[in-house]
Amino acid sequence: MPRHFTAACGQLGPIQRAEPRASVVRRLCALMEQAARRGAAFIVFPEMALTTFFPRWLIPEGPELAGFFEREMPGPETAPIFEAARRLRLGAYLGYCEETPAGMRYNTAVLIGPDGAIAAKYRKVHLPGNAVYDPALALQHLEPWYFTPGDLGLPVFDFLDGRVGMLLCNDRRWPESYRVLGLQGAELIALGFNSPAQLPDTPEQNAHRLLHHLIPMQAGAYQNGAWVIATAKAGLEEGCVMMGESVIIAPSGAVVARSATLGDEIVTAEINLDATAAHKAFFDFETYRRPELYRLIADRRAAGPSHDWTAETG
Ligand code: CDT
Repeated sequence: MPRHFTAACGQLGPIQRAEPRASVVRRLCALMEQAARRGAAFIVFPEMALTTFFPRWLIPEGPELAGFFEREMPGPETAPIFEAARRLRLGAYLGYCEETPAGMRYNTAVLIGPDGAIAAKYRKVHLPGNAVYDPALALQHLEPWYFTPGDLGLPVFDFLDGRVGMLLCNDRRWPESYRVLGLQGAELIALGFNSPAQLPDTPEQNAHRLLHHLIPMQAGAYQNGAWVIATAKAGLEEGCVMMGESVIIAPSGAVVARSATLGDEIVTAEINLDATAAHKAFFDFETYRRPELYRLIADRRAAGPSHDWTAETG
């Protein structure tokens, strides 16, 4: 695999609560076919690409809730995605909800190689929203209720002849996410997201939803000299409009490709992993970074009276 290739966002329109997994998998495979016809070697799908964004409801334990989680990957219903990857020689990032044999539930993404095998796994570390159902909220966002924070850290993997990191949705809003990946040499950061276009419970945010989506990703790309490929689940999903705006961002921070719809859509751009070197060299991290001055970032969560994390981490 050359370090210069076509990459694609495989944006999904809405997935309604009742849509069967087989139907969603057919949509994903159709997007893979389209991406391959456009010469893509890598496709990035959204967060929770197999299901509706169910944390908008409090769903009791039972068959419906269990049905949103994958207990094997690939499983019988998701195998066509892996077969398509192998047949089309197309690497993929796939977000889904994972339940382990021990019953732990994670918001997860995997990298699938062009050989159709899982090459890497990431479990979301920043889980936004409310940990318990709050009847005062117009829009529930119950990720901390359903998921355990990821236990795999923020790793970077050798993939597609490059250094690739993964994030999931809210992770993209935190500069630390990109820096931790950048300090491991990340050249490409793949991420999927489910972001409402409007937040009824924090209306002061609403005028800047697009800005707040793009600014951290463009800054993260520029400040770490890495490509960012970010793919949306978009459109009117169960009464909630999810923002589209899937984008491919160059290591300069420039948006080089952007989705035009709120439906299933392929967005492509030419990725040159070697282009990251000049941007990383411009910052010359080794010479100019002052990690001894940045200890607070690792030791303290927030301004003001704060828990001393060093006491726990040694
Ligand atoms: N999926 C996800 O992480 N979405 C969040 C919405 C948070 S609103 C409580 C996001 O950052 O877009």
